Amino acid sequence: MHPAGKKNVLLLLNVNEFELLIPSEFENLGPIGLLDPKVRMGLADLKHRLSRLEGVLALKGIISKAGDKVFASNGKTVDFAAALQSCERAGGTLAAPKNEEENKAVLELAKQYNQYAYLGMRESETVGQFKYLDGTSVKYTNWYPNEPRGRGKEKCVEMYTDGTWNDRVCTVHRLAVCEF
Ligand code: MAN
Ligand code: CA
Repeated sequence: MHPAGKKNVLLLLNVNEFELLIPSEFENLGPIGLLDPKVRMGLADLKHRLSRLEGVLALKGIISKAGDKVFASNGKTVDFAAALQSCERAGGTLAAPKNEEENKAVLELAKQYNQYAYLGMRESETVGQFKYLDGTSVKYTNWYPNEPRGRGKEKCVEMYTDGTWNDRVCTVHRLAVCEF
């Protein structure tokens, strides 16, 4: 094999293995992390620098976090289809809070931009039944009193700036809050 070609193949393998290591916690690190103290140090440094950056972004109200989820918005209000598109273009999807902690994290962004926000769920064919965008059934909810009451005419869901939810037509312009 040509020496240059061999070098390139090795470099590619290392990059792929390195990328696989980044999301892991230290105890889950694969053989490279265990064998090479320099790689371990590099990962510890990266982890420290990433958490520092996330702290700055959270302080500025640009992101909010809940568990492993990160929420962010471009601050723009658009219809549901455009909101979903902009989240997907950024490598995420529309925020779908699945517990109170996540709901609070989405609320932070709604309050930051002082706008009602679209959530990543829609009414199914069965009136009053809501599904996440992957088709699974919504479990955790935080409806405003007497909502949902759109009777199949309001197939999207907005979050008010107090964190409660309302079913709403999908054509109104609402904040696109994404989860990553
Ligand atoms: C009111 C309520 C809501 C409904 C909107 C639509 O706020 O009836 O349930 O979604 O109006 O404008
Ligand atoms: Ca409604």
